[in-house]
Amino acid sequence: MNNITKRIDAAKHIVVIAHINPDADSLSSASAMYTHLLRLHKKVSFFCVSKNIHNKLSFLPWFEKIRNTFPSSADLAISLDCASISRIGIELECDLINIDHHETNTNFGDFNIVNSELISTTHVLFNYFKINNIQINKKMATALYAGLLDDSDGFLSDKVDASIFIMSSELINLGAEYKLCNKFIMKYQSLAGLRLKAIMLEKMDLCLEARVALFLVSQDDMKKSGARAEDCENPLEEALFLPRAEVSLLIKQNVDLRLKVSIRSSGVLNASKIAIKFGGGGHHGRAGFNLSSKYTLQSASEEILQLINKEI
Ligand SMILES: [Mn+2]
Repeated sequence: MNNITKRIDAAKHIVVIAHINPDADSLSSASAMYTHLLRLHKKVSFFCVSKNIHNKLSFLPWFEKIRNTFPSSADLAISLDCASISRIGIELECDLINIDHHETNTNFGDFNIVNSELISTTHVLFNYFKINNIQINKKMATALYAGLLDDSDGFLSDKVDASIFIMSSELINLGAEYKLCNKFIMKYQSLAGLRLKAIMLEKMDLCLEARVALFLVSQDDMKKSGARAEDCENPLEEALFLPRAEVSLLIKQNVDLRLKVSIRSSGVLNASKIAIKFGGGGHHGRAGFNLSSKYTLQSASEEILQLINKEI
């Protein structure tokens, strides 16, 4: 036994922790660890400080066990995919094992298993299970596969190499429900989201020689579809795959009629350069900002398109 397996062995009540606003990797690795600890006959709780966790993650084993209050009797916590201690969302009083793959992780745990060369925390955990001869069952395999699928962007990320496919193949042989993972993580749609997508695509304009896809979304469109703000993102990102498109631009009216602008770029435009001009921020590929109510959808699109035109 090593220090970490010894500490787990000695614990009475262990809490696995997913980070604030959890993604698939964080919840999946916490789920796989939860299964492992149950099989050790440990008392175990599943904690995440955020309420309203996205429904697309509801297929993960033990999702129904997630609680947002931290159990006071816990004597050991295990954080998964938390880049910094603040991602846990509360102050801890017990010992902590920090399992993660972020480059910026500062080894904030009493014990740390951090490998920033791996694509997902589920990959870090997969290695931990193998090194310690821990049998991976079907539930664990499904969860480990889910984190890998999401953090590798559906196996499309630049960081994907043969080792990812070797791990996937092992997990599928161990019973990972890969079709279920694909359905929920890659293809999840709400009815309202689909209705909004229809409205957005119907009204989409191609500007500047079809290099810019433009979406203007009014409050009326949001109400008609019943969609949530984040439902605008799918069509926005899909438009970037149009043959000539390099920029995808969304101008959306909020409930208070102020405008929210999102820019995606796959080409020469540095999206953050435009956002900074309006007090926003972001990266080369994605950026955003808010506009005051003096702008209309029309006047905002004219002004922003002019600025983009100068850059591309
Ligand atoms: Mn991750």
